[in-house]
Amino acid sequence: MAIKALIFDVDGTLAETEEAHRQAFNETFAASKMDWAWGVPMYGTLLKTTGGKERMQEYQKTHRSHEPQMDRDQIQDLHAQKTARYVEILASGGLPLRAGVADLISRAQAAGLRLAIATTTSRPNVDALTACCWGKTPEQIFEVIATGEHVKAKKPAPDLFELALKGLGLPAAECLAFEDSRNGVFSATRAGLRTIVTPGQYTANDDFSGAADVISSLEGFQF
Ligand code: XBP
Ligand code: MG
Repeated sequence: MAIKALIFDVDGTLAETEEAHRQAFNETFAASKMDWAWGVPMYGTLLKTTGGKERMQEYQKTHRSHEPQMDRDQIQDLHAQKTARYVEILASGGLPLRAGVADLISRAQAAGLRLAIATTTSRPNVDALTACCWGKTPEQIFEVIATGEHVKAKKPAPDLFELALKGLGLPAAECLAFEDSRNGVFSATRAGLRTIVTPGQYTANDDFSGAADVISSLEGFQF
């Protein structure tokens, strides 16, 4: 079947954003006088848990179980502070799109393909990314924007890609998904989507079984 829409993951796929997320988490912990600080190796492990709130919950449970555990509201509040910091970090500029992404989006638009996002991250972070990298709102580029707040089950569950397909009103067979992580491949393929993977700085060693293709970048990608 001819491809009518492209559905993109955000973090690690459109841009290498996770170092900015990690910086936002660490700045938030420091500002809250917590002795939490996530180095690259620890963050790489924690990234197996999708969702920043879920990630902090997992960390306190597995690495800080001896401490008083924060409740949902405290986690929610800390995450809101982290999101505000992440938005500031991106607004300070300098984060590039991954190789080939801008050109692929332009070629897809010129070819009349429809564009969507299916991301675990929070909506303000998508606004910050499209502002930073395109100088536009997400709606000026993507017709459908499915973010973590809109689903109960985050990746690797299929919910986010299913929500994007629902918004497009297209069958999975007429769409193509782009991801960077094992959790993302599970999510997209469980939604019935052929999935193209461009491994990122934190996912290079992931098992991408089930992906239609694994390529180093989207430069010159032919849909
Ligand atoms: C990646 C994630 C997100 C980000 C942090 O999302 O799992 O949790 O790491 O963003 P994706 P939040 O690869 O699906 O774009 O703190 O807003 O969750
Ligand atoms: Mg990702």
